[in-house]
Amino acid sequence: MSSDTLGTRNGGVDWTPVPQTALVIHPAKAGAHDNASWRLRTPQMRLEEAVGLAEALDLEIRDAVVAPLRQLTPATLFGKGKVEEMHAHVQELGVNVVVIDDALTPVQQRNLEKAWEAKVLDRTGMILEIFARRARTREGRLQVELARLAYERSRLVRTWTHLERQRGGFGVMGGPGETQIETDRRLLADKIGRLKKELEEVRRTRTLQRDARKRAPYPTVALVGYTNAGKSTLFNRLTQAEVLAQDLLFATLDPTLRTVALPGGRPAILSDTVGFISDLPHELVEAFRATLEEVQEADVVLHVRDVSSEETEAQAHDVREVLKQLHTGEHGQVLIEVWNKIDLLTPDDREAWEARARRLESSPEHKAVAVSAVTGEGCDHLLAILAQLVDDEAAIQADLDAADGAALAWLYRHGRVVSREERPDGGMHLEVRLDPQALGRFERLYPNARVG
Ligand SMILES: Nc1nc2c(ncn2[C@@H]2O[C@H](COP(=O)(O)OP(=O)(O)OP(=O)(O)O)[C@@H](O)[C@H]2O)c(=O)[nH]1
Ligand SMILES: [Mg+2]
Repeated sequence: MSSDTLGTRNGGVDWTPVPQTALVIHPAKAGAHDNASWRLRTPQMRLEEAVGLAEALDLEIRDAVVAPLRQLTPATLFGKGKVEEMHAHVQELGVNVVVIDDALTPVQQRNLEKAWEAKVLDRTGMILEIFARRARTREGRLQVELARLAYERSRLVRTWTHLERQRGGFGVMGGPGETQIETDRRLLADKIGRLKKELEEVRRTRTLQRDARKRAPYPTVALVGYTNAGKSTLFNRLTQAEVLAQDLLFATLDPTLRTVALPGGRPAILSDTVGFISDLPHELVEAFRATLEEVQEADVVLHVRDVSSEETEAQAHDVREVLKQLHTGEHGQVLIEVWNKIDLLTPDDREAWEARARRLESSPEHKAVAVSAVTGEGCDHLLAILAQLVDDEAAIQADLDAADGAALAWLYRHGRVVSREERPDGGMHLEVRLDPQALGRFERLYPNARVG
């Protein structure tokens, strides 16, 4: 069946599920990537991740193969022999989609589709499509739409048109009916401009909300981590919420916030965020930068890791790279690694991870806790650590002179300003929560401020 016959458009949406069968190919480039993220993963691991992404699109995988690439062929990525071999395989399997776990140029994509008589989807297209289906909030949708348009502008060719109708996503490549309009460069630019404005508006509202929350005397804790690490499961466990947690790549897209009661009764605000993945398309990194501000603003960042995965080191490496870009851990922000899924480990491995976590416990820099979000093991301990971090903070009253703008800015950066009042003389009375080290630093830096 050709995909042109899919998604009937005669007056309504055709909801009959159409089986999309796929062959997944990971092109293994010899020596082309020698950064740590690539060194830590075998081509087989990469292939498995690509299969996971394809499954997240409900594709029925008929076969998945690693195709070694010794030499790049600009027109088709693979050499002539490989293209022919794969064509035979596509016919033999009878699949209508071929997933290439790499970024393809528009020309490569078109040529391969012709050669294989099948739809070809590259890694960027696949991730964009998943994000498109998952986005729920207005901001999330706008962000994905913007990323999609940026991707489309970079190729101005429409090849993937049928997923949207059956699945309810808006489709990476839009609908066939819009082809003419949307491929027009000028209209695309206009649309991007409009979307950006709309997005700015939505973000302004969110920033206001965040500022309001900042004034609330609640510390904030952000969950970050590789996709499928168990962030949402942990979020649900800690807050007794029911956020969608699934064995699915990118189950969560929009940040979710909820309060969690720490031992001792103090509340904190916990946020669940979009997962990371290696080689995230740059259009998406750009689009989601603002969402990740939740992480930048958090008092504590929990880096959730699936330590039962053989890729755990590679994944941790990728996540740390993004955290570095977000300047996580600076300005007194606490970073804790949560070693999740210990229930899946062999007793020996489990003991090793737990022992490592105990050794790191007292380290102010590299704290780690071993947990299972599913069985709940270790979760009380995690909560106790969070409570302790929060309890260490002292509530202080500070009186600043009108000229003390620097001290005011410092307090906003390093503490949590709970309330702020202007005095008749133009000075400022503040109630701030600060940890003891920060308080000491403040008193040294600004001896003129009156602190009580
Ligand atoms: N055995 C076991 N499975 C877990 C644990 N934590 C999470 N899982 C499973 O791992 C899968 C992914 O969990 P999620 O909580 O959706 O992962 P996530 O990090 O939120 O993933 P994204 O939202 O896709 O980034 C689900 O099938 C969970 O049931 C755990 O501690 N033990
Ligand atoms: Mg999630």
